[in-house]
Amino acid sequence: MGRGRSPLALLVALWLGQLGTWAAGRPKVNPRIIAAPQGAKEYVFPRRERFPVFFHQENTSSIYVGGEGRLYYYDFATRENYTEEFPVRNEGQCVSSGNLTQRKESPPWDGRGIAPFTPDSNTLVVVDGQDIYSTIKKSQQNGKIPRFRRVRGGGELYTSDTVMQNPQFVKATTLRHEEPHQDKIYYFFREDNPDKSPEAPRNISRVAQLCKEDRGGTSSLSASKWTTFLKATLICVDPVTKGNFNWLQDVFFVPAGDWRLSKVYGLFTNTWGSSAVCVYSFGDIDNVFRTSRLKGYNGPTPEVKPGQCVPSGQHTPSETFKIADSHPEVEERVEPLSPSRSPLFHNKHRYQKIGVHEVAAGDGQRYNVLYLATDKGSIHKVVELPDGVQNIVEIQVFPNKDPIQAMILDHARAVLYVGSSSRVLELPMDMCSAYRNNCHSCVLARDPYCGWANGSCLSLARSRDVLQNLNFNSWQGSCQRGDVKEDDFRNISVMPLSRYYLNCSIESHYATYNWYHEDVLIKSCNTSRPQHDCFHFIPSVRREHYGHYVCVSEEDGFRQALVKERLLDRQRFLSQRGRAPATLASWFRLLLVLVLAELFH
Ligand SMILES: *[C@@H]1O[C@H](CO)[C@@H](O)[C@H](O)[C@H]1NC(C)=O
Ligand SMILES: *[C@@H]1O[C@H](CO)[C@@H](O)[C@H](O)[C@H]1NC(C)=O
Ligand SMILES: *[C@@H]1O[C@H](CO)[C@@H](O)[C@H](O)[C@H]1NC(C)=O
Ligand SMILES: *[C@@H]1O[C@H](CO)[C@@H](O)[C@H](O)[C@H]1NC(C)=O
Ligand SMILES: *[C@@H]1O[C@H](CO)[C@@H](O)[C@H](O)[C@H]1NC(C)=O
Ligand SMILES: *[C@@H]1O[C@H](CO)[C@@H](O)[C@H](O)[C@H]1NC(C)=O
Ligand SMILES: *[C@@H]1O[C@H](CO)[C@@H](O)[C@H](O)[C@H]1NC(C)=O
Ligand SMILES: CC(=O)N[C@H]1CO[C@H](CO)[C@@H](O)[C@@H]1O
Repeated sequence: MGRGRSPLALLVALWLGQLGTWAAGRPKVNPRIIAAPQGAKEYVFPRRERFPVFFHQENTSSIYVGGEGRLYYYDFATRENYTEEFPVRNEGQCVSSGNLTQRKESPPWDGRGIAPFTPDSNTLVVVDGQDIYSTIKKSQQNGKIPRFRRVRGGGELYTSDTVMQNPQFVKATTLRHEEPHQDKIYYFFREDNPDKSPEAPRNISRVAQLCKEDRGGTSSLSASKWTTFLKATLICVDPVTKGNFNWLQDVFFVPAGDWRLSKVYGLFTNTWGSSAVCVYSFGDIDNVFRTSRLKGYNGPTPEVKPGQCVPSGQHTPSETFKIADSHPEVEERVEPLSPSRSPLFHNKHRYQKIGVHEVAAGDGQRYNVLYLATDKGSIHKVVELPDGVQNIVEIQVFPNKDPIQAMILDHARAVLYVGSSSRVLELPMDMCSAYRNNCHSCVLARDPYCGWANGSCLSLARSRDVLQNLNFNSWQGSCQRGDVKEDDFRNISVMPLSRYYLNCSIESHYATYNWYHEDVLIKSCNTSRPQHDCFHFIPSVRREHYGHYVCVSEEDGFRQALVKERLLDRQRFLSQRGRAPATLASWFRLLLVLVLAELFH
């Protein structure tokens, strides 16, 4: 029972029929962490795989999982499945995923440079039509220095061993420009910081560029080296704390019609295990490579500038190559998108992977939704809203916090594939059943995939005619009376002039709790004091105190309606029902109460 409540208050409570209400216990705070929701489908591998690799073709419902000497296929729509055995043959002979999708083996072909000899996290393979780029060693005896290579199409090329220091590759992409000879390859990596001063971070995050039509150098020494390599530092610094997120963990590319507007979402971590997301545009990256001076180079600029793509069929002049090869870094650094030039957000989670999906909401606007895999087997769904970024839900994908090995987005079908070493889950992006099925919670969640209509929290894929409120950083005024089911509210009848507590129990000390009366904020609790409930005390209930009360919690932008009470005037409530005898009986009880109160005195 409430602390400090006198026996008299207890009796009054009993008399008012409220004991049941208090004793029934408050609704549990719906953890914003949800288990894999309705609509999730699972495929468990016949055996655990230590180094699984996942392949999914956009707009299909199937997944290929490469295991040790095996390949698994599973179709989530039909449950069709098979396992293909691949006994280990001669080293370097392998089959491509292209043939495997036909469920046929091709005659063995040379897979050197495409598949690693041993499981290796530092591998990156990019297939762009006929061209294949790879960071994989061509032979097991090859030196230790990792290189970025072109292994198919247009002649083999590799990066000079001096242009990167101990690189760890993150991701690569090709980007079409207006003219084909300007087409570029960009890859993102970390490397040892050449600045060895104690305050400098030991690792530094970079973006490198290459021209797709690079033909290599002209001298015997440079013949198979890229001649258009340049690298730049990626900056991701919180302007408030000056905290530097220097470790690039993952990137996700968001293409646009104009390549300049295509974006890179970079996921960074720092030494303290916090993460930040910084967004860059390829227009800015291109600008840095085109206009910046080279670090440490003070000589004259050659006619063909370092990093410049030459017209098709031509070679980069050797003079240009020599300068670029000995000064591969540009001075200017790549900063996040304007106007803020700062992280989109940062927080204390250690994220492993990032994916971004653009979704059209009910207001016709398009919103970017970020999926961030944590190191605890869960995924955070974060939405970019006009007033900032909101972490709307955490999905615990795997039991036992199994590490997430892969996260693949299928934009056409709006589903996620999440892989561990024992299973793959297919999750719909519109997990509207994750929210409490009431208007306030559905709208407060600010999930652009979901809205309120016809008494449930529905996916916009089912109907666009739903209630949403994404632009408005307040819950008020969104749910109209018609949207709010009266049954959601606990009816409590209270006598005029009696006292009443509205109580919202605080379960998370990182959350803010607000009480609203008829959509007007009446009480705000953002407490750091432990075990302190958010309660609003009405010493003497008057006419204006009756009506609807909602307690809304907000944590990391995740909001929900926790307690919903409707205070009714007990006298009117009874007289409306024409229960005169009850009124008479209540007078008897009041008398009893007064007598007892006198006794306790
Ligand atoms: C509020 O509710 C919580 C949980 O039910 C309870 O522990 C607490 O004592 C209540 N506070 C008041 C003032 O009634
Ligand atoms: C694989 O397919 C068989 C039928 O061919 C089916 O009985 C089985 O349930 C499927 N396995 C899974 C995990 O769905
Ligand atoms: C980061 O720095 C540490 C310490 O110098 C080094 O061992 C590690 O290889 C570096 N990692 C990368 C990705 O450069
Ligand atoms: C996905 O496939 C369906 C039918 O298979 C097709 O109608 C639809 O256009 C495809 N969507 C995309 C984005 O490719
Ligand atoms: C709500 O119900 C009405 C009547 O049953 C129906 O016409 C309408 O399409 C429904 N709306 C949604 C969003 O499902
Ligand atoms: C509360 O009262 C309203 C109107 O009298 C009614 O529609 C609603 O169902 C009641 N709520 C509950 C939970 O009984
Ligand atoms: C807590 O509430 C006060 C007053 O309402 C407000 O100024 C402050 O920003 C709030 N703090 C947080 C962390 O929400
Ligand atoms: C690389 C390779 O061998 N690809 C083959 C995969 O299978 C298809 C159809 O069987 C062939 O057309 C490809 O050449």
